[in-house]
Amino acid sequence: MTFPLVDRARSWPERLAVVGPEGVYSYADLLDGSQNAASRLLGGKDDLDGERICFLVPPGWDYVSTQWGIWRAGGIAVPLAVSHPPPELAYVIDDTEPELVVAHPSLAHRLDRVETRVEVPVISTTELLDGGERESAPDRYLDRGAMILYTSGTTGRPKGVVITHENIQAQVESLTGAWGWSRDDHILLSLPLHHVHGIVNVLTCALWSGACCQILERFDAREVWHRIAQGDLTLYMAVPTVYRRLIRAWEEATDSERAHWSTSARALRLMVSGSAALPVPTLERWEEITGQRLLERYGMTEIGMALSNPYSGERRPGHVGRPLPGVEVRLVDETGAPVPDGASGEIQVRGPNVFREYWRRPDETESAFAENGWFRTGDQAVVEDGAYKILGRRSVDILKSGGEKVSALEIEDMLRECDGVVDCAVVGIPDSDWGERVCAAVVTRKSAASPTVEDLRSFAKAKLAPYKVPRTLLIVDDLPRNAMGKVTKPEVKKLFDPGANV
Ligand code: MLC
Ligand code: AMP
Repeated sequence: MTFPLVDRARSWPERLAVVGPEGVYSYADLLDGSQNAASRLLGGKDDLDGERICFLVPPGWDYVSTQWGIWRAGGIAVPLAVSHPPPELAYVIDDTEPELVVAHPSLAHRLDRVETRVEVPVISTTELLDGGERESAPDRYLDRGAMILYTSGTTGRPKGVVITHENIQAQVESLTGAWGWSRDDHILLSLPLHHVHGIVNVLTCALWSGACCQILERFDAREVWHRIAQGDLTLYMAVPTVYRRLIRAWEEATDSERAHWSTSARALRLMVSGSAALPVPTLERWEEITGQRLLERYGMTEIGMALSNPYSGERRPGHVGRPLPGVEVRLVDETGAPVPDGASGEIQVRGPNVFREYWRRPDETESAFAENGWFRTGDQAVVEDGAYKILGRRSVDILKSGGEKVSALEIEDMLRECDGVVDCAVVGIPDSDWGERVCAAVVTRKSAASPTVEDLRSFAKAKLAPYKVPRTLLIVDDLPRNAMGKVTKPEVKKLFDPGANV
């Protein structure tokens, strides 16, 4: 069996594939660069046969050719988040036990401070993309693991979600069909490349379609407006926090910039929002300034995208539409029985888009599925006049901040490791910029050496990804508890004044 993504690229070699910080590259360049990377990774073997390759590479050309190279060599690509501190990088490297870590020269120094259980060889992207003897690549792709992406859950540390090539293909075929992708599209990618949103919905849909993907190394609101104003783009996708930032940048711009930006944004054929609830005021303001009615959709790392407002037809604010092609969705009650029409229930999803397993966590994989392959999302929804409306999550311990999933329990465990911390509780407080703001109430030992708010923040920053660091930290005398002595999170939430940012 051949590799569909590569076969398709071969049919339009001269088309523009990537416009990145490093330059401009065609599909022929991508085939060549990824073949070099694959040969170097194989180093004489026939097939990496599911070996993991971690890579710490900023969004851009080097990222794309490294990712394709790993795939073409038969490996599982594990993107490391460029924003993560050393302990988070070490966690992923230890958990996936890769053969090799590929590092971009600008980030390689970060690995010096990463303490892993076993030493793993590191090579630079410069060396990787230089190539080696041309090797022939393996011929089985679809049923294999393609990538492992890390996501937080309600227990313990983040889990690795194993996504196969078949999953990616199903997700991409569904989205490219539903949203009318063609080779004439040109999309701007300003999302991180360790999540499905950036990797599948933007990058892989573009490259599958023979379209052009313009990549920013990091999000910057004025830069995104500048790219929109250049007039080449047909598509843009982002999380609600990003649209808020773009609205703010527009409001702070000069009159002539505003006029030019608004006219240019009107020319795009589609703008999509997802990964967190899109507040209706954000949708309305965006429409006022750009004429674009955002298409909101719902997804998850484990399933890709499941529900979407229509490309053509009414996009209803506060709703996420209907199941995407090829995706089955149902709502069930506490007992697992499908709910009657109009009642709320947990969203369960089934189809070729659904992930295979949590990496080396068979028990958690098993409990994530109900009977007959239905994946339990943990999200509650209701169907109103044919469109799904997300009501929230079943667990108070899962938060979403700026489109990033966060486990309150993981942060609590980490804070408890700080000297002088007696107890703590982490909650999500509604926030107009972040969706939810991560907030922590901490009880400290009563002594002169007990940690201050700043000490706690520094401690958290050294250990946790930026979006897990509580934006508001309160030192309290005690945590609210119920009669059984259990901390009551609704009461903890009341400790935080919605405007406070200590
Ligand atoms: C950064 N910070 C955050 C944060 N991101 N705080 C809370 N939540 C976040 N998500 C903090 C930094 O630590 C810093 O803190 C301050 O904000 C400014 O940092 P920054 O580097 O300037 O932020 P910025 O780069 O602008 O990042 C904001 C962002 C980014 C919204 C652009 O978070 C982002 O790209 N989010 C998208 C995530 C995503 O792709 N999710 C998809 C998951 S897949 P301080 O204290 O130093 O000021 C999925 C499935 C699906 O959900 O359905 O798609
Ligand atoms: P992740 O695990 O990072 O992939 O995040 C998936 C979660 O993001 C889902 O389980 C939802 O809780 C949330 N999510 C994604 N899209 C939406 C949306 N449009 N509205 C509300 N929540 C969303």
